[in-house]
Amino acid sequence: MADAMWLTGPVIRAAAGSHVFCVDNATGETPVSLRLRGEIVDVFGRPLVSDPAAADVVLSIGRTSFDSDDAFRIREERGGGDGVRTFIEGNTAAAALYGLYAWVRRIAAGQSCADYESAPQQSLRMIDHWDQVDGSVERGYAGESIFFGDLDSNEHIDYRYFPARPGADPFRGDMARIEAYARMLASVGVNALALNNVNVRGRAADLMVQPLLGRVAQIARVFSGFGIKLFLAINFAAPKKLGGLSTADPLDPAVRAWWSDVIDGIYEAIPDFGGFLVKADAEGEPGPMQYGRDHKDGANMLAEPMGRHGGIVIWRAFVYNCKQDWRDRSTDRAKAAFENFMPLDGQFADNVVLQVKFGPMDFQVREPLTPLIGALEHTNLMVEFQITAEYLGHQIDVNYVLPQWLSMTGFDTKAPAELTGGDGRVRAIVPALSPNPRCSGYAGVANVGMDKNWTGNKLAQANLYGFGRMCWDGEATAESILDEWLALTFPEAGEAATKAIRGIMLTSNRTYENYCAPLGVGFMVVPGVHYGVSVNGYEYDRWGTYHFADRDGVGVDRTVATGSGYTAQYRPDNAAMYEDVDTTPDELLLFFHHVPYGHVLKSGKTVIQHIYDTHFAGAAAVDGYIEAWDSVRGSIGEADWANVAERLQRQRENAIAWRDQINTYFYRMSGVPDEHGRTIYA
Ligand code: GCW
Repeated sequence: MADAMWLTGPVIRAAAGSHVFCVDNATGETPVSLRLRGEIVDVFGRPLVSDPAAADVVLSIGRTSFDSDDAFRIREERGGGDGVRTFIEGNTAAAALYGLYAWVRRIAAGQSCADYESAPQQSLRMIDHWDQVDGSVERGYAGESIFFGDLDSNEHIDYRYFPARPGADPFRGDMARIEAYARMLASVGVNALALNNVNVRGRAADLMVQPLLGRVAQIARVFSGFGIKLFLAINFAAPKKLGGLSTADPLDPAVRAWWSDVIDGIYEAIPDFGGFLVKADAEGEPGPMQYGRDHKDGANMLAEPMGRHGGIVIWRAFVYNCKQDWRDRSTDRAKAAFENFMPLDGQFADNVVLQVKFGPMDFQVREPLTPLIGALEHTNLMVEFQITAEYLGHQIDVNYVLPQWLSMTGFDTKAPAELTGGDGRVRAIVPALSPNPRCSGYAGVANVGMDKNWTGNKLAQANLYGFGRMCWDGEATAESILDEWLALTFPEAGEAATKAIRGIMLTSNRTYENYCAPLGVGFMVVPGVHYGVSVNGYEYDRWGTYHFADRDGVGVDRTVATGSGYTAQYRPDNAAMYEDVDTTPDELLLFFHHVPYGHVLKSGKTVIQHIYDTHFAGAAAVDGYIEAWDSVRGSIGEADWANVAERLQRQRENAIAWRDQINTYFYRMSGVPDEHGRTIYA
């Protein structure tokens, strides 16, 4: 059995001794025949009590004044003597469940439960799985899919070359693991999940019809018990591939009728189905543009029948020219999402959501916020994050990514106050600027697999935990979220060890950035794999990801004055900030500007000296982590300790490779020696 994540034995013990009673005020049943009931039994390891007088925790459903279906209140009432009774109240069973988890979390963290209420900041709190039906996971670093495949070995598979097994049942069928996963997700408020990869290959296109749909429905029922709606990623060409039609043109009546039938069939099998997630006209996936139509035509065509059942269509904005010629300096990939979708603002149906990656490129260790967020005024919006660490160290290198995500959700888009009500930060405008706020929120690409600890590196669990918490409580800090996770995950670690782990994790995102591509320029990774250094791996390739280093300088000129003009896509204040080299933040300098190596940063260092210093510092920090981790030994479970210890050794090799290749490359380019005379392999 896999290790539970943060809902571990000690956490359950923290709430032990409590007797839980549940009442649904709508039906008056006691205890309610609640689909979540099985879960409540799980948390405490025993059934609900049937006598309210015997309960010290009472879940009460459906008698609050909250507008939100998800909000809950926890309050304590003192009886005679020492007795304290806790009431957890919400409008729905899911809300009561969220409250129950919050109660456990607060007990574990030593926080008061006397009077606490909470509502989620984001409506859709979604996990996207990039799982393939063959059991592999695109960009997965924690073993095979928990949903599909049943292959004997647990080795990483290259998804592009791994053959589908024709005819075999693609489902793994490990329902216990799926239930454990659903419980963990619900405990941090996740309420939506896409089962399969947005690159819909082979039999994955068949998931939406019988017979595979029946198996999908079994999984949907498990998630539904935890308040999580299931979504499927679909292939836009399915009417041809599956339906035998001659076209997938979204305006063709036969195509529309076909989708409508398919969607009716899904709702017959899964009455609370969430909807579709669509990657169309992107990186070779089929889409409406092949038929001279646009994204709005494609999305709205699906949204109509979906809307009849209360479902939604999530349409991805990750659309760009992936066959660029590196010689062509007029095309800038960073501009693509805005160029493709801004003209369609206001034209999508009420139940269509545009899912936009937070950065304009692709989940790099440092990117500005995409200008599309804050520009759209009439389109439902979801921001996409990548929990799986594609460009962030593959869950080999420690990388607690909340500091980066929160800097994105806290970024002020400068969208005008008359539209936003005065708060232009991403976390506020996602619901505020979405015409139908129920169809807005955050999505995170999953980082779990069949590995015993779910995430490959135990510490990578914190990113999944943190994603859920960030969706719910937008003002929580990277520190507070980490402290919660540490208290739930290593409750017996003791002060010194907790401090050591905390120190590693809180600095890990910056450390990783320090030894990777400098100052926001991005990529420089091994092509395809995206782990490890390859300075010019993408420099002469078709993906639009260039650094333009020469003997004089480095960086991408995205200014209006002399570059690609990308900066103009931002609202005026931000456009002006990024247009001017002097007001561009240091860490994004090379994203926006091409500067000489001698350019002086706000820190007072030259660019070249900054490159050397950060790369020496990044690699040295990993040595410090290894030492700190040694001091943790014996304070946490040995398996967890060994898991991270082994990965830190690999991280060390990775960091050294980055340090030396980057330093050598830029030394050879610039001819400028390190001020401190450290070893650079000239
Ligand atoms: O950056 C790319 C990843 C692909 C991914 C794509 C996307 C699912 O390398 O693996 O495909 O982004 O987000 O669609």
